[in-house]
Amino acid sequence: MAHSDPPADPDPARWTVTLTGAVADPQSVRASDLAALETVSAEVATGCEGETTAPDRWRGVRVGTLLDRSRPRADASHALVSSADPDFACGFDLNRLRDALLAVRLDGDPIPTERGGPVRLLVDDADCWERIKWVSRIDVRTEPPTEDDTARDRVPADD
Ligand SMILES: Nc1nc2c(c(=O)[nH]1)N[C@H]1C(S)=C(S)[C@@H](COP(=O)(O)O)O[C@H]1N2
Ligand SMILES: [Mo]
Repeated sequence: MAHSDPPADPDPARWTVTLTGAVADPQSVRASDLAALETVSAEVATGCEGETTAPDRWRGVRVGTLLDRSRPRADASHALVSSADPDFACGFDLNRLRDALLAVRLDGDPIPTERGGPVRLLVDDADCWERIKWVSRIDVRTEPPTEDDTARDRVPADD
């Protein structure tokens, strides 16, 4: 799957995650402010398909905590999560996404850029490409995002 080049020198004080789409209260949250919300930790491995890697200890905010602040519409059912790497996005069922972690720390430190910092999505039982690095946007939808929206389908399978 895709292994994109990281953005140059992302600054957590300026980096924002934008919640938009089918929500009553669209908003942008600074990466440096995410850590001030209620954080939880999770052990998640990020290896590519078929690869066995040791789990890492991530800390961050449940996506559901952020979603609640933006007040999704009653008919919201899905979301498209996008990366600052403009070609990279994945669609999710909203309930599954609620349980995922928007991580801002790895082993107690800011997440290194090559591991997806300042903000990375960690999903349990996920396909490797769903653990999106450099998360910049959560677009809440009332329909499932199309296959075309998902990076998996835009990149050569063996890349
Ligand atoms: N933005 C973005 N996130 C991404 C990717 C990417 O190319 N761009 N590649 C995915 C894939 S296919 C894998 S296997 C993992 C690799 O994560 P790691 O470098 O932390 O092991 O990142 C995932 N997240
Ligand atoms: Mo992957």
